[in-house]
Amino acid sequence: MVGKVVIIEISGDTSVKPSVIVLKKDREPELYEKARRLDIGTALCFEGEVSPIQKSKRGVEYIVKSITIYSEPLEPLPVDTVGKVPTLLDTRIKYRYLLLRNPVEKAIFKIRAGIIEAARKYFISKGFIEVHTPKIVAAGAEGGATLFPVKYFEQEAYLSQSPQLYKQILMTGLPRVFEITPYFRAEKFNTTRHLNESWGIDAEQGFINGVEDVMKTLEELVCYITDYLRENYVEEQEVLGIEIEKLTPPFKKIKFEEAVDILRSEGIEIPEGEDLTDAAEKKLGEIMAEKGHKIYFIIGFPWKATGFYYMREEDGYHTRKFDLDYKGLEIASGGQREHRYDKLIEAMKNKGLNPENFEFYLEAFKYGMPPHGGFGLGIERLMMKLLNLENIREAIIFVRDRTRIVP
Ligand code: AMO
Repeated sequence: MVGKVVIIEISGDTSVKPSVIVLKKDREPELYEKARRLDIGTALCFEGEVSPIQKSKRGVEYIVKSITIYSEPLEPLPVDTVGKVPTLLDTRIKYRYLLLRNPVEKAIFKIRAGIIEAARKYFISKGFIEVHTPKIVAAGAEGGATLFPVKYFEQEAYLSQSPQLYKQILMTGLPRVFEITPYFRAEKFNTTRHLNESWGIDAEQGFINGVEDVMKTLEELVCYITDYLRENYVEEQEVLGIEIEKLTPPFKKIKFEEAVDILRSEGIEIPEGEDLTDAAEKKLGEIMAEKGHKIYFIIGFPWKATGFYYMREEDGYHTRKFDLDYKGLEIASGGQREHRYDKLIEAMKNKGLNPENFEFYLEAFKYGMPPHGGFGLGIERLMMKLLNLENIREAIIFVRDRTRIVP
């Protein structure tokens, strides 16, 4: 309240910025009295017109004809939705549903929806079909240690870590699919870049000529998403004080071994045949950025550091697995798969897996499986880098991590 004027910011759903209603005692005395008594957090609707005078820097000002109150808060709000008082991350997560009334929080999640919207548009334009694969599964694709067990009647089942096995099976009938899907991973550690329930944009394509075809799809997808956001999410970027950068294909490709050499020359230890640690990835990001590459593929991962389903090169050491790293963070991984039945059985045995547990998957490889490949792009990881978020928990409305299963 300022003198004989009441100013109320109303969070709506059309714009991330609030509507600002200005009520003057001498201009609209009744509404002024009504508005004066409103508590922060009241659910209301107003009718009015855009004011010819626009003084607020925060949103569009309105002159109001009527206000209808739907629900008043029973208690003062536990967080400052206006954003004048900074809120700790813990509290932000707990009361995200309330903080979505704040322009910053709203902008983050509108952009999240924009990423998914853009991905769908891209895939549909390229003839990919959207599919849904089961989230209760009998076998995992990404290693037993990160499977969440589920009691499924008389059987043991798991929450799906990845649509990997199913999207591959589908190559026999739908050689271009995509899925926007949760990944459930029982990773015990608590980091700023891992969730136990995260979301991915997964794709698989058949009749490929090589892994390059898959990288091209991923590259195009990421560029399409960033272009789409740059064009259609201008206000959201403004509220967040960022400008999503334009990415242009082709992205730089660096061999896994080159990355290892660069890192070793910086004194970072990388044991033979092991994947890069988060710290090593980060360092590589800094080195690559100095060379002008913020986004780049790491290609040719060693067999020892990959899942069983990636195609091995003739030398037996390298595979056709790649990662896509953006500003020092892995945002996606993928590759060409092993589509030859015998080689796939051999690969499973080599990784210590029992082919009998994967019979439903292996069977599909008996009936004319085309060469294929695909990838999984982490939505929250991509958001972290596009929006400069420090913690992955800022990129998902309801967080599932080591300690959180509510709200
Ligand atoms: P990967 O395990 O690398 O590959 O996962 C793909 C991408 O998903 C994101 N991601 C995560 N984000 C947050 N928290 C997690 N715990 C988490 N785990 C994964 C990352 C990662 O790059 N089946 C393969 C993909 C494929 O080959 O098609 C897979 O799941 O951004």
